[in-house]
Parts: sequence; structure tokens; C-alpha cells
Amino acid sequence: MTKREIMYLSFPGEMLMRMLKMLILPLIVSSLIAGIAGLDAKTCGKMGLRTMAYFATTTLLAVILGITMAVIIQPGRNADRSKIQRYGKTEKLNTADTFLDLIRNLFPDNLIVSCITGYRTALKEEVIEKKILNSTFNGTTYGDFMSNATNFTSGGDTIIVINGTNHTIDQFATVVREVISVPTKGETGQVNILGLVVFSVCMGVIIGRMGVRGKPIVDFCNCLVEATMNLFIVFIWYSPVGIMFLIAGKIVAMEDFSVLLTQVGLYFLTVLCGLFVHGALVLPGLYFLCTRKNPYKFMCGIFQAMATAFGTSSSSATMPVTLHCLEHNNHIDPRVSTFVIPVGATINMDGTALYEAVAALFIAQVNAATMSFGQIVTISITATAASIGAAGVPQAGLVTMVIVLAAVGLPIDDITLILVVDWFLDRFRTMTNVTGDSLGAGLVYELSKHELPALEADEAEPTAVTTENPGPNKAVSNGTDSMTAV
Ligand code: 7O9
Repeated sequence: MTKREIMYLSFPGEMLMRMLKMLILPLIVSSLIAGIAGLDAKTCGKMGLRTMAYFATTTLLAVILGITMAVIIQPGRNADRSKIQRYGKTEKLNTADTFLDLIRNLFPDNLIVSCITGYRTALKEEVIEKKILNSTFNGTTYGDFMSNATNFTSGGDTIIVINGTNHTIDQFATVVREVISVPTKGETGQVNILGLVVFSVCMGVIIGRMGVRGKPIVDFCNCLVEATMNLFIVFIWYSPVGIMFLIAGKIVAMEDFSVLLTQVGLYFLTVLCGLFVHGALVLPGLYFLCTRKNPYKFMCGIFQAMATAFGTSSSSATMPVTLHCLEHNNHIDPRVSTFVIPVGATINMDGTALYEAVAALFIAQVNAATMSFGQIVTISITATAASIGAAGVPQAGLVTMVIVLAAVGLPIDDITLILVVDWFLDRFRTMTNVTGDSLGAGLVYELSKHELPALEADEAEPTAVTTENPGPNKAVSNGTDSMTAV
């Protein structure tokens, strides 16, 4: 098929992507603000700590699993480098700039702009002229000139008299032009989701502390979440068709798969095995350990979210489906899921972390570079950090990989060796990412469950306080009722 025909074939799938992505912005901002503001500070803090502990544990486990897999299977050991075809190009990148961009993106200077694009340091090339003092003038070398330095006479330019002739320092200089890159302000062209998450979480905390006076915003946000989810239920009917076309379009566009598998097949299998073990054994195991409930029953409930993750290869586009599945199939309290899922979709990427660790070791093996224990630790730290920061750095996929490789001194250009299977592995790692987020929501819910009912009473408290400024009688009596109930 021609590119155009493929575009037509995947068009119904593209429409699904657009519908899902349309919902992300209202959903993430309102669900985080309402979710966090609806909790009291103590529960919010406890739940936040549990969530972060879960995210950190699972990401670290994923990296360790990836490294173990790559060391056992040795996917790159016998690979003949010259036989692996390279695809695409890698771009030049400065690790320090990327890191600063990430921090800048945490705090957007303009909220409206952050809904459209993030900050990215662009390197502008500038020509500068440099004088190099090395030439010879009238038989006098620069060395001679300098050794007579005591003879300097001042007056405008530095002048030196050698054998009765005046010389200036410029006569010994050769002018060279050099191109340097100057960091300037640029744009990522992608929504700065990390900034929006930080903003929403902070606003949620503050609005929650405002009590009654913050209630209109909380109600507004709750209403917006509900409306967005209702709109999503309309779209959900279309999702099976959309996912089918998304995958069909990809299959048609695929190059000869057998060639690809013989080239980097073992690498592909290593990542796949790692993702499978993590998603089907490690994460459910952790869930079981903490909750004593059947994790596979839980995972049946999020099947639709996993299918959407596979079809869209984006955990953010899958977010509405994940929220829907958690609430309707697994009966997770929306106060928990609307907090865990958006934050998880942004910073918790187990599959991505595992993938980056395996990829780095694969490239090391292909280059027959032996990795010391220290370097392996460096890979795990950078892969973990890369998966956390991915949503905040421009062109995340490649850039984070570059950072991991650069940290242990592996050739950056070798990323092109693995690009050919990247789009396919992306689907599987997104599935793992979504599974990790969902099980996390389930786990945090089970652990925080006993604290949540108390919350409902707490929420009613501000209404009771309104006696100070008596509103409609009904509201006051409601509040009193629930206070009595407490
Ligand atoms: C994978 F919170 C949300 F839902 F609003 C949200 C929106 C956007 C969360 C995250 C993002 C976002 O931009 N995420 C992002 C993720 C950006 C760049 C790269 C990645 C990494 O993506 C994963 C991967 O490539 O391994 C994977 N495709 O989980 O979506």
C-alpha cells in the first residue's frame, strides 16, 4: 500500500486517538484538583506517600528485572553489528540542557501556553571570530615576541620594538571563524503535561485547605470530571473499531517482519519477556502481597484499558478508559483513581524503565563493551530517572535513551539499531505502564479504604460550618445530620 492508502486505512483509528486525546486536558486538571481538594490533608498525604512508594518500588523492580533479563539472555552477544540495519537518525543533545528543561517544565510560566507546548532549549548556531596567536611576522615568531615581553611599551596598542621595528600583537594573530551553539528558547510542540500536573496538584492542596470557600471550585471540577467521563462513555462504543483500524494500519505499514526479527529478534524477545514477567507476575505478586486479593480478577477488569493501551501506544490517551474500567469494573473509589491514574500516567512508566535498561545493555553487548557493576547501577538510576521525567522532556522516547547511553559512555548512534522495533515494543510497554498504574490504584485503594469513609463525614463538615453564613436551610440541616452521624 502507498503511504496515502495507509493513511486512509488508519483514519478511523486516528479519529479514536483524537477523541481520547481531546479528553485528556479537562480530565487531568479537573480530576486532580477535585480529587486532591476532596481529601483532608492527612489522608491526602498518606495516600500520596503510598502512591509514591508504590511507583518507586515498581519502577525499580522493573529496571532490576530488565537488567537481569539482559544479563541472562545476552541478546547482543553474538549480534553482528555490520548486519544490523540502522533506521532513522539521532539528534545532538546536551544532557544538562535536557535536565534543566525538565525542571523548567515543572513550573510553566504561562498556563495557557503549557496546554499547547512545553519549553525546550534550542541550540542556535553562531559564528564567532577568534584570534589565535601563533603566526610569524617579518621573520619574528610569536615566541620571540613574547620572550621580549619586557620591552612592551604602552600607548593604544601594545607595541614592541624588535630589531628597530615596531610590532603589535595583532600581527602575530591568525583569525579563525568558529561555529558555536548558543542555547536559546525553543518549544517542544507537545502539551507540557508535567507542568499541568504540578499546577493541578498544588491547586488541589490549596483549594482543599480553603474549606468552604474552595467548595465552588471543587464542585465545578467534580462536575467537569463527570461530564468528561459521560462524554467518554459515548466514545467508548467506538473504541473497538478504532483500535482495530489503528492496529490494521500499523500491520500494513510494517516492513518485512521476519527480517526485522532475525536482526534484533533476541533483543525484542528479551524486552517482551521482561515486560511479560513484570506485568503478569511481579506487579500482580506485589498487589497480592499487599492486599491479599486476587490480582488476576482485578486485571480482567482492566482488559479494555490494556487493549486500548496496545492500540494507541499511549498511556495518556488510555487514561479515560483506565479510569472508567477501575470505577465500573473494579469498583475503585474515584477519589483514589482520579489521583493515582493521572499522576501514574505521567511519572510511573515501568515498561519504559525496563525497556531502557535492556536497550542500554543490548547496545553494550553489541559493542562488546563489558559493563562494570558501577555502570550497571548507573544504567538503573538513569533508566529510572528517564522513565519518571519522560513526560517532561521534549521528544521523550529518543532523548531519554540518549541520556541513559551517554551516562555510561555508550555510542549514541547505536540507538538507530533498535529503532526498527521501537514502535512495536512501545505498544507492549504502554500496556505494562497502564497495568502498573491500575494495579497501583487498586493497591492504594485497598490500603486507604478504611480512611475513606471518614472522609465523607469530613467533607460534610464545611457545610455544617456554613451556619455562620446561613445558606438554604436544607444545606445546613444536611450538614448537621452528618455531623450527628459522626
Ligand atoms: C506510554 F496525565 C496525562 F494523562 F494527562 C498525560 C498526558 C500526557 C500523561 C502523560 C503524557 C505524556 O506526554 N506522556 C509521555 C510519555 C510523553 C512522552 C513520552 C512518554 C513515554 O511513553 C511511553 C513509552 O514510550 O515508553 C509509552 N508510550 O506509556 O505512553
